[in-house]
Amino acid sequence: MLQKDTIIEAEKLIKQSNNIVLLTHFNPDGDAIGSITGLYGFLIQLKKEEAVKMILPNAQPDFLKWIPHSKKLMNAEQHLKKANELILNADLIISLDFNTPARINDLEASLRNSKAIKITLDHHLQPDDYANLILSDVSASSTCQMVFDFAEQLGWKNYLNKDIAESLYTGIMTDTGSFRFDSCTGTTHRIVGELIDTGVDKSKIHGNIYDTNSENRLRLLGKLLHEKLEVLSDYRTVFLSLNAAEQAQFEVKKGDTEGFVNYGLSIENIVLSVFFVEREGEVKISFRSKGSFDVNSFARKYFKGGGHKNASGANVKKGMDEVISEFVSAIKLYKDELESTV
Ligand SMILES: [Mn+2]
Repeated sequence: MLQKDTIIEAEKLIKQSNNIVLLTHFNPDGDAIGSITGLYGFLIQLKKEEAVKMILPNAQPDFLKWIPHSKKLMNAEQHLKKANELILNADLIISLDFNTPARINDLEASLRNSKAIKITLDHHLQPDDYANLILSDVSASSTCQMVFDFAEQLGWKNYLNKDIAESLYTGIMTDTGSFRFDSCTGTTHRIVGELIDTGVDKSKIHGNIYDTNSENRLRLLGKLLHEKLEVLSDYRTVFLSLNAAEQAQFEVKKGDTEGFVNYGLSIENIVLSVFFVEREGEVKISFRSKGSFDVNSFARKYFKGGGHKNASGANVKKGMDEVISEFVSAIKLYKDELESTV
């Protein structure tokens, strides 16, 4: 739960501000879009509709375009000048679902230079201290859960409606791997229960997000699982990789490889799954683990990445083969830890 005194301070700032910008991270996911639009849904009911702008560093993925209020999201890649102006001239900026300004790419400088009062509302580990007020709860399943907690503690729950609930449900569902990660607690389920009670259509939301395969994507996944799955049984580890040529062959579009990393963990006894994908001269790595194996510290230590204990990422400016062989060498140092992972 969030600290009551920081929440009250944040509410005071929201009420007195007439130029509020809500920001979330580059490549926004369900929790990013859900938390920004969910908070917006509450702010409209505080009669702040005119005062609030929502800005994304780049486009929202197609599978999230049905989210309530998402048509009002400004894509800074298309309106960079305007987005920077809004950030620089805001009197209050609320940053949702990211812990460091580096996560907003081209908007980083204006966020840092803005005279606005800055609030961070986020569940990632180790939030940067650039903000004036940090609302951090690393035990929360998602930023969407924190938005609910925030609203509930402020007595805003009578403002909860189906639109807000659809946004928040989306972020909680996607950030908890459909309610299965350790971060998804009894509290999370009680919150989800209240969201469902507003009338959200759970199977419609699930379908909007997960049943969006193109034929190419499904065939690509089949090929990778068949031909490229590497299983290091002694290390309870599997990995997959996707190079640029394969992406061209299957006409891979942005977002198509989302979730590929999770398949490895479905093999019995595997506790670490890794996905490497070549992207614009870099290799993007996704790590997923089960139980006690901490991929946040592993990604930080070897690849300058990070994230959460069971879900982390990194970007490395090296060739695919080199990155994979570094990974394999590193993982060999963790045999005991992987063996004893529960
Ligand atoms: Mn999140």
